[in-house]
Amino acid sequence: MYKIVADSSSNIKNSAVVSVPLTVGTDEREFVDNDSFNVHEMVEYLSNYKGRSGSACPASEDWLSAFGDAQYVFCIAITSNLSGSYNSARIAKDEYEETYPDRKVCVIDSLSTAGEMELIAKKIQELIDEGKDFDTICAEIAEYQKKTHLLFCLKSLTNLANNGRVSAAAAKISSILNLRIVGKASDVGTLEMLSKPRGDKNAHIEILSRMKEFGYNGGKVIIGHCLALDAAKSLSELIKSEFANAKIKINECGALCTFYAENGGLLIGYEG
Ligand code: X90
Repeated sequence: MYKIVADSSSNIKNSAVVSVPLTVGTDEREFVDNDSFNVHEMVEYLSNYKGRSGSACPASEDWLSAFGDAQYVFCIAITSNLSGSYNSARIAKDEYEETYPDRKVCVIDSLSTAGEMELIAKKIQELIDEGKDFDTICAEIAEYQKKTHLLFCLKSLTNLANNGRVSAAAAKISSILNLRIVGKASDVGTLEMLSKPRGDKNAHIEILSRMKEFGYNGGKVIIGHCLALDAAKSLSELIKSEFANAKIKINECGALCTFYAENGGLLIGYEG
């Protein structure tokens, strides 16, 4: 009766959530962000490719086919300020509800991506398990979103800048040796830069301190990493050194997040 769908920027690998792929590609090759995606192959290919590379969001048909024949659909999209995914999902919703007047779709603009989307998906599942009805869940999710956040820690902003998602000036800073760009998903779902710590250790200290500043107090954390499992693990240890009972999950990023967060990138979704 209920179905949860999310676009692949969520990095969710859980059979209870249907993932709708974005794609990453060049003029010559396309990587679909699905189960058969191989991160090493894409990173290797892109590092040797000299031309332009970019991404594309799901079409409304892709969302529609993910809805299947569910009566109630919860649909989670990457921030509408950086991608057309949310807009495609809205079109799919209108078509679905028009074709099947007894069915309903709740489209959620995550104003974020990665782990923050997964937190939303987990919350929806909890509310479904508690037996809440569709409209109540939609309303409670809107409330829940007020207390979920996303921090990012990136070594390079090149692909973001080349695709118009951050300024060239911001990207330039990231080319300075060993600097990390720590920032957050802003209230309107854009990248907001916070600071430029040097090296992983300082970056992790900065991340934990920002998490606390934005209300973190031992709740759920989902760390997405782009070929940076060790960094994700040290950050997780640091968080646990202050919040022993923190519920921390580490995820490998899929194609979309790996393309934009790039090698060494961390995306930290957490509850405030
Ligand atoms: O529609 C498309 O082609 C997708 C475009 C997505 C562009 C941005 C993806 C960002 C991925 C980078 C750092 C965290 C961003 C914070 C979000 C507000 C991850």
